[in-house]
Amino acid sequence: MAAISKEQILDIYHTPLLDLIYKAAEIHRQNNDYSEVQISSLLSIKTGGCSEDCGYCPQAARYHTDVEVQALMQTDEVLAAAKRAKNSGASRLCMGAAWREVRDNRDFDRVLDMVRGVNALGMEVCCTLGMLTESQAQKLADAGLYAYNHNIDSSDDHYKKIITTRTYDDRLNTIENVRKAKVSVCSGGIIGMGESIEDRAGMLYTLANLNPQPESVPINALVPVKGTPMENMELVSTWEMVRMIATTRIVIPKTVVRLSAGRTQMSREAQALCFMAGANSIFAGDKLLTTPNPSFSEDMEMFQILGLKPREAFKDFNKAKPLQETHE
Ligand code: SAM
Ligand code: DTB
Ligand code: SF4
Repeated sequence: MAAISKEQILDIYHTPLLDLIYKAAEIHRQNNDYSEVQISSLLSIKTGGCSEDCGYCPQAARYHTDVEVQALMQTDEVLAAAKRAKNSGASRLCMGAAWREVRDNRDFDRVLDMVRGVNALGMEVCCTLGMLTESQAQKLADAGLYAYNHNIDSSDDHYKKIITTRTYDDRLNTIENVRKAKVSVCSGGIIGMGESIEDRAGMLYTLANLNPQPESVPINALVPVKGTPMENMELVSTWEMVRMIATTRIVIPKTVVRLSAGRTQMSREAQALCFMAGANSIFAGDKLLTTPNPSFSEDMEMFQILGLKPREAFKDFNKAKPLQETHE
């Protein structure tokens, strides 16, 4: 798809809702197998105590939340959790660490072991560990990392209002390092942080104009957590979530759009609309990183009702090359 402007994205976002869903569903069906949903399981391998000031995050050390700090897990514990997730139907495991950035130390060596171990189980391995240098990204790739999650979270403008300890360019730089290591890029953001519609379009503008576009785009609804600066934010409405998912699907047609945080706040009917509008991935398992999520069995029941099936691991393996070239 040719470069798209912020104005074009705003126009799409503001399309009358049913037209927007219809258009997104059409694009989804032309580009993807709409009956398949990727199931990714999240595991917090190092929890809390983070030095950053991300205003939404319960794991930032400076906010007083109920999150208990936990040092980096042992590799065998991680592999046991990975096996449980795989047996429940997950094809991808995403390991998250509350780090500002990766450091070249023994903890990183342990993460590399975890990546090798999970990969050997036949699961797609994803990590989200904060900022990475090019050589760290390469080491992760060599260990068998399939994807790296690094969200841009909002527009460049709004980012400055929610995080001051790093910049938008820092984020983009890590994404570039991940790309250079030929690891699949997972990058999206959060809605419901007091941003304007223009900010939402601005975030999608940045993602859609990455060249190549990200292979995976998580759309999170803010989970307001007590003790964070965003504890009193109003919950995102179904309609906003559906609009955001549909717009993402239209501007990044072949990506995996993940209906991420916030599903406990949504009815099944609302989630069904999101799948119709192009969502084709979820995080499953009763915990996200630190907050609750629907259980595997509840999600399987929903899949049954909607006629959806879990996607197998490594389906895109032969497409490890860039998803699509946009403007040269
Ligand atoms: N520390 C690493 C980083 O920031 O990249 C990885 C872990 S961090 C928790 C991963 C992502 O979780 C964030 O970029 C943000 O998009 C999402 N997240 C964190 N807290 C959230 C919340 N309360 N509601 C929704 N999404 C949240
Ligand atoms: C993403 O976009 N959402 C996930 C994952 N990537 C790492 C994290 C959601 C975290 C929600 C708050 C929590 O559970 O701590
Ligand atoms: Fe730390 Fe990541 Fe939370 Fe920011 S989002 S405070 S970097 S764990």
